[in-house]
Amino acid sequence: MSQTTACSLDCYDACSVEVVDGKLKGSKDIYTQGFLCPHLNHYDNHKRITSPRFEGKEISMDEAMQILEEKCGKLSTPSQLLHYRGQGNFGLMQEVTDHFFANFGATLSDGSLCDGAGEAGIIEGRGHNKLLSPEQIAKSEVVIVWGRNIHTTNSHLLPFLKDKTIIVIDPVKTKMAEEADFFIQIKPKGDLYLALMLSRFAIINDMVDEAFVEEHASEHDDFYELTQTVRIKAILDHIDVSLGDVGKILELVKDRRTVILAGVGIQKYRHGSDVMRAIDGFAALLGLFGKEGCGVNFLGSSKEGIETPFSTKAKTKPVAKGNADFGRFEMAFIQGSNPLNQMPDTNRVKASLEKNPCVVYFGLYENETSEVADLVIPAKSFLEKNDIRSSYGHAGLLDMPKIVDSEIGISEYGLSAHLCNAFDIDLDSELSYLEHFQSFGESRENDVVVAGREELPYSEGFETDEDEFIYLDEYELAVDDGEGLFLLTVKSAKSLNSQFKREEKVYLNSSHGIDEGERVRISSENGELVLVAAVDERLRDDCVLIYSGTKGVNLLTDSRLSYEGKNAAYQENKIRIEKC
Ligand SMILES: Nc1nc2c(c(=O)[nH]1)N[C@H]1C(S)=C(S)[C@@H](COP(=O)(O)OP(=O)(O)OC[C@H]3O[C@@H](n4cnc5c(=O)[nH]c(N)nc54)[C@H](O)[C@@H]3O)O[C@H]1N2
Ligand SMILES: Nc1nc2c(c(=O)[nH]1)N[C@H]1C(S)=C(S)[C@@H](COP(=O)(O)OP(=O)(O)OC[C@H]3O[C@@H](n4cnc5c(=O)[nH]c(N)nc54)[C@H](O)[C@@H]3O)O[C@H]1N2
Ligand code: SF4
Ligand SMILES: [Mo]
Repeated sequence: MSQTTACSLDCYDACSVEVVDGKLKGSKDIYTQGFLCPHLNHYDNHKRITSPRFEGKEISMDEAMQILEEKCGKLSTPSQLLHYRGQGNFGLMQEVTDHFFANFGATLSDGSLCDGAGEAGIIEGRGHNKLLSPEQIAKSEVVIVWGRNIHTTNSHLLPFLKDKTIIVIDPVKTKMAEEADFFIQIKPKGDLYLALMLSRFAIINDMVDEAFVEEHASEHDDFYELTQTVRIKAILDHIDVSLGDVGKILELVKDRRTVILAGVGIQKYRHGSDVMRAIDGFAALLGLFGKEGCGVNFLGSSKEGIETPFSTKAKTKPVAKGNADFGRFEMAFIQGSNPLNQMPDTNRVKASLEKNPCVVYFGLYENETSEVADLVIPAKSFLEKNDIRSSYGHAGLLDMPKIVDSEIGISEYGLSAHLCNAFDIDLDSELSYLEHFQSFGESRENDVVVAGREELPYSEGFETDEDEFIYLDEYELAVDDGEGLFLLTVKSAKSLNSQFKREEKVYLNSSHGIDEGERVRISSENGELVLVAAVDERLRDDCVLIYSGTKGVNLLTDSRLSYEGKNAAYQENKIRIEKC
């Protein structure tokens, strides 16, 4: 017998999954195309947390719920409880816990560890973050892959990119870069300048779509002035791009249907929103919005067109996910997240968790955070509970019905129902919430998508205050002459953030005189760690790469958030390396 669900993981692809005799297979719909990635192909190999525990001792789920209830009841005031929720499971029902915590009076978390800076830039320029679908991407002739590693993080998009002219802009020679028609191995953090330079020469070379800008993006003269503040030769030398490279990109995109696929790599910086806006500005000049086979695709807003049924407005100001101070609270409830590895500034996070007298971890796997938690509550996996999901990579709305009965864990709804009951907070039935979410779906021939999304985003223009595209009008970015190497922390094919098989090495090219297998001490102003070296000629001389999810990687990063979007800024810290 075959049943259909969807992968719950935080991933562009949001695959539709057939469960056949207990085995997981990719559905043959247009997005999933019959294959899954290693995470789901080996899903059962990963050891789960099977029992709750309190202060190191195994307990029953009933006892765990009782302790949780008691701890909530004993707080000096409910706002002394911090609810820190990550994206370990992308199901829409995961937010049901926010409903309990907000109504209870707890403090919620906001901001992002992920795409918040880029999204803030998109919203400033375009008004809303609307997703350009894979179907539209397939209609393009030229694709610029800008700070995104498609083969690793978004492999179901590859079939949509067949036979296109591919341009890659990345400090790492990714697999896509190897196969690309043109590759710029840019210096990290150089993208804002490159986008301004492309815009300037697009204007000089008469490539502006006059009809489009007149109607939808009229302030381009001011944007041109901004691009003129950049000293051409000095800046191009600085970011390791030649005037010929700029000319080549413009030549490749001229009069062709062009899509820009921007990834989180461009915006892991404090000025990340400006980078996104400058790239959008370049696209606006070329008139790429609202046209067949054209546009800029970043991580779309997965909730576009879906209203939440939960009441999640808390009375207290939320705390940013990127620099939350757990030590300020009497209790922390951590759900679907591993902040002790994934938040920046691990030493600070560790100290702040140590100060918190009651850390609760609600998740599937043991990790750095579960190790220090006072109360550990196992969750049910996506196969063991009812949910539904949307995606930041395509328009699908995918049901995730319960498929497996299991004694292990509790669902987010189950846990919230217990707490709502204990504290007299209204909660509707699980089915009514699921039906609420389903009501935003629209059936197509072989799948269900979120209803009402524009097939061609921004074809009706931009919903900003001025009803047009707002160009970047100033930026703050000093030329980075600081000493040390750039630290790139990118996604690994083996893990999904810190879930599954985690990487353990530091990758660097041979120019550093460090051999394969040697132990290397890596330090920043923030902290240090020791890892074994892997020599990797895909990297520039000035970069070192440690995959996201590697133990200790965020000892090197700091807690300063992006200027816009309350995002963690993982690539601001220069590092040093030495053999040890
Ligand atoms: N296998 C796998 N898939 C995943 C994930 C995972 O952990 N594993 N995580 C999921 C999540 S949460 C997310 S947010 C997405 C993210 O998916 P992507 O957007 O692809 O994210 P990254 O791998 O972090 O970075 C992408 C690229 O940016 C480049 N880069 C780094 N710094 C710069 C820079 O300054 N300029 C430019 N131009 N490029 C730069 C890196 O070298 C890398 O090739 O992937 C999702 N998919
Ligand atoms: N240095 C550096 N750090 C980074 C990044 C980077 O590029 N560089 N990337 C950042 C990005 S893009 C992101 S999105 C964040 C991700 O960071 P987190 O959101 O912390 O993600 P994970 O590390 O995967 O932790 C997810 C946890 O969710 C739990 N989980 C899985 N399914 C369920 C479920 O159904 N219910 C419950 N209750 N729990 C579940 C698992 O036990 C797992 O430990 O990390 C960020 N950290
Ligand atoms: S992690 Fe991504 S690619 Fe892998 S099965 Fe899930 S949605 Fe598909
Ligand atoms: Mo992410």
